[in-house]
Amino acid sequence: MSRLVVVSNRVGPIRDSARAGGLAVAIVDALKRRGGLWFGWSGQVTEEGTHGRLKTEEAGRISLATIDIDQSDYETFYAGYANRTLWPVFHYRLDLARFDRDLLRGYWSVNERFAARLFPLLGPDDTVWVHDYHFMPLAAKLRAMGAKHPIGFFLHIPFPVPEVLASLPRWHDLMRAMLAYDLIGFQTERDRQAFVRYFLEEEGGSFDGEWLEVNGRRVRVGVFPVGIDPQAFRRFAASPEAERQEQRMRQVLGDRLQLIGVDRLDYSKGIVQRFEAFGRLLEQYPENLNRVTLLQVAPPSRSDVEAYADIREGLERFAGHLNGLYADIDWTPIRLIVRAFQRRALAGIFRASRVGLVTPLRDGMNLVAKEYVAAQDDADPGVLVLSRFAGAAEALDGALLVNPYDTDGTAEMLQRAVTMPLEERRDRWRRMFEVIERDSAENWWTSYMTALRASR
Ligand code: ADQ
Repeated sequence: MSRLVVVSNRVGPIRDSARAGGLAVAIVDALKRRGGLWFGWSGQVTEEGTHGRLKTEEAGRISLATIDIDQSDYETFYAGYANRTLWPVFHYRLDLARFDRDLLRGYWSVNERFAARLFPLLGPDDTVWVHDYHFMPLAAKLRAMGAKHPIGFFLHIPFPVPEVLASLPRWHDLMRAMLAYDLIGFQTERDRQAFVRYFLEEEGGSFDGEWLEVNGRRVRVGVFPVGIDPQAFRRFAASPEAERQEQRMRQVLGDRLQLIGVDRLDYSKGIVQRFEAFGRLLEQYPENLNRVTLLQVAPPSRSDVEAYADIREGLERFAGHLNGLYADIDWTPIRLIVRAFQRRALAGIFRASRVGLVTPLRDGMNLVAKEYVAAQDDADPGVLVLSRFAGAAEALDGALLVNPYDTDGTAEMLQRAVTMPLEERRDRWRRMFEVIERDSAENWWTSYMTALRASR
């Protein structure tokens, strides 16, 4: 079997499964079984002009190879084009995007440098799997150096329709570079359609449902919904650490119901809109006063990108306002915790919560939705309230779907969730758990690798 080479912005962690997200675990699993190399950024930023030293490390059958980037690359590539331009545009937030040409130049030149570092490490039989928006032009750069390997790409975030994509200066260059891949994978059918539409409308291409053909070049375009390891997450939820968290919460809650939100502090996650809907629930359905409480866990991320700096303040202000309006001696409507938890603790928090609130304004998939469902006690499961704009909504038909921009509509759904009878909760949970088992992390990478092998 050929060696697998995974390229992603962040490499690892490979050991601490208690800390790693579901995705890192899935990638490690794929690498372990096939043996492989994981290549990417070390996470280190060095002084201007000193970038690019290759560091390697062996861990069983997995080799890690990382390079540092310097301050200017960090600003133009990582905190620049990747997270100030592509992230907001792909999440339909043109108002937050920056379109400076120096960011664009930084993005392409870092891709070139990563390709130049990776190319000599490739053996003749390697298969390369590139992840996410940081590295869209990587295959084109590798091909220009002579790489003949099968190279696949997977996008973890949404792909925008051409009308929105067109806001990117030199968008044609970025899209044409994508044709250097053999397989391009998306989370949902909606993303695949948006991607293909660009080539049909702008490049005179054709698409037969699987193969995209543009100027004689054929690329396979597929849908591979990212998943979790549901059995492992169920075990986490039954672990002593999870039970300890659950008991701590039950002590505070008494017989009140808890609604739970867990997200990176990111404007795409719709946390402010969620707080507003919760406020509307208390206002419109006052029987919930002193009956329900919202716990929001949101560790900071990308805090050096301006658009992220004010989110926390906005949330604190809103929670303070709502708590000021309604709190009682023994009841606080909203509790906000801005730190990360171990995965076992998180599973316990999910299990103790009657409603899982996953209400992003846009999201590629959203693994929290799946983790919440997996963690539930099947005899007395909670309800998932899910944004229609999360990729997860395409398959999870047991969730209560909401439009997070519609505060009243979301509040109505929250009311339905907190009053849902046990029978209906069980029925919806079973339907969702089946989907989560079918679309597992393992199924994600095995089906992707099978398709990649067949597409060159
Ligand atoms: P993210 O935007 O990071 O991922 P998500 O899919 O929800 O979003 O994954 C977040 C992960 O971080 C989950 O495993 C969650 O449990 C964990 N996490 C969040 N807050 C935490 C906390 N306070 N403590 C501990 N763990 C926490 C991107 C895309 C998504 C896509 C994934 C995978 O934006 O749409 O689903 O990649 O493809």
